[in-house]
Amino acid sequence: MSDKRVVIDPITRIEGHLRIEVVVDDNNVVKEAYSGSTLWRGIEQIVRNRDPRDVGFFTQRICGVCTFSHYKAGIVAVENALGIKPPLNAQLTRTLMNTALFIHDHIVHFYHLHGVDWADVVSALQADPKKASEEAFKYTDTPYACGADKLKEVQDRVAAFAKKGNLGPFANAYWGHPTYKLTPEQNLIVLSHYLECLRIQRIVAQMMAIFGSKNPHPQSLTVGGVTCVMDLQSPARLGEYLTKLKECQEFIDRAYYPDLVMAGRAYANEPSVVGDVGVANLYTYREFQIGANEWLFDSGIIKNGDISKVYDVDTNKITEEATHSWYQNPAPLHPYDGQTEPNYTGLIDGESIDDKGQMAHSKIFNTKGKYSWIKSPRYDGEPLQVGPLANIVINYAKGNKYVVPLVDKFLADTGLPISAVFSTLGRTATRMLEAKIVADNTILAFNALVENLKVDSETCAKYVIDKDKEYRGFYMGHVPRGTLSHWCRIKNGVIENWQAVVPSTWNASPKDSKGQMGSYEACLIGTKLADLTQPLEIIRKIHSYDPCIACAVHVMDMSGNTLSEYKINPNL
Ligand code: NFE
Ligand code: MG
Repeated sequence: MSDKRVVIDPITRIEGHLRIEVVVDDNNVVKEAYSGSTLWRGIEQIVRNRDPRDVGFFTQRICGVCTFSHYKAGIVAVENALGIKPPLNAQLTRTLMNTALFIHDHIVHFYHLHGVDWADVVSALQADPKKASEEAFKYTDTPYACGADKLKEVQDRVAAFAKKGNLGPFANAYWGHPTYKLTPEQNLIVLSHYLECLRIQRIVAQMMAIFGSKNPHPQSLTVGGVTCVMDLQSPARLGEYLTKLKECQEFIDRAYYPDLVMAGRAYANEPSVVGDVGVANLYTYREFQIGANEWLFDSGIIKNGDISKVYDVDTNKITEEATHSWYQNPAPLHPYDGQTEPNYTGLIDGESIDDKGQMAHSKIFNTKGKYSWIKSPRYDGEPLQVGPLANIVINYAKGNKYVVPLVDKFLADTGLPISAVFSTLGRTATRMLEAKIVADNTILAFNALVENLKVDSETCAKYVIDKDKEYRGFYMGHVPRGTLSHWCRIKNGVIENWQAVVPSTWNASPKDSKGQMGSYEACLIGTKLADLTQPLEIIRKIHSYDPCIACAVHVMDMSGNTLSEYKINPNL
């Protein structure tokens, strides 16, 4: 028999357009993997020649998910270039907004995007609600939305969909796949939390809007500080923030944490969950300012999974190259000198598995040439993995007091060793742990802000932009999917060059000139597929990174053509 090619395009339940191609051997084991983005954006071009004070409003449009991340990055890179230090009140307010972003991102990822890779919704219809209610107490003393009556109601709601022959949001998945490991009762628990999380999503979006004025795309950051002065002075607004934070904390403690303990125990022997690390070089950067000189998470780099040594980050060692990316210059360039000139060469004719499991003609990646709009960021010439896994492991290795006790508790609750973190389960569990650490410790930033407001009313620093001077600066920090950096050069008072090096760009990158894989590709090698027409193992692994391809490629048509027209009728 010959090699077979499996193409998944698009990967759904992510942001943006991602295509994965793998080549499997006679035993259906993946021996080659290719990760490519099929959509190009162009924000780095759009901000050229613009006023630096406007850039944050453009960069936040890189993504509809982590809008605040790119907003803050766009603002902070300019502040860094101009030598501006925003007042403490502004810094801490940004932390409060960042908390809302992180919680929103992480709970939505597990329940609405990735959860269906772990929980089989159709199986939940067979559950005994009373038994499921008892099961929930194995993982927490105070289960969330898991009374027998509540679970029966959840089951009836989804059964009503199924009766119509259409599972609504749960249609078209690989239900019944042999690698699902939860019992019908456990599946019903997760399903109940899926529905509850729709409500919590709304609350946390409102939480962002308290200081951000709206969500997504908040608008209260400005170069130098923040503009939400009235909200900061209002005890009612501050109180509202705390009330919503508490609701999120309850959901994390009583649903998200116990569900990951349950999943950790149930999936402890499933190869597609525990058997991979992807790229074992990890990278994270300081984030969440909680006091005048204190941050929740610290920076660092770990090489080859060796947690006994954490290296400092040297920002000069970062490059992006385009050997296999649809851009003109393939050379590795530091982001200050980065280039983003498109050079699309398309797909080629080939064969891949069709939905009946037969090889059939199709378009495939030109894997010897260019096959993605995503560039390949490298550090000292090597790929790095970024994300909650990297952030939690590096901070654990550094003995971070906000991280170590919770990681140890989770390992004790699941019975897993620390090495289990280097896996799909690890990526998913550390995202939950990160959400909990952020939610539980934001009160430190909140209290520091309230104290500081008593003695200091500054919310924005004054500055001037000298048109005769050249400036350059950057933002680097941790956002929900990993380490983000934005790099800017200012000349004649406008942006001369702008580059964003984004978490999903690191993880989803195509091979580099040395053939080194990014983490998406690396984690797929050696994966055995139970059924080539239902590649759930691949989707589960890729989803564990929470891909955001809109971010990774950061719509416009360069020739100015109309791409599409939208009409909105407010009377409908
Ligand atoms: Ni579009 Fe993003 C995050 C950034 S991408 S979501 O988190 O930056 O990896
Ligand atoms: Mg970029």
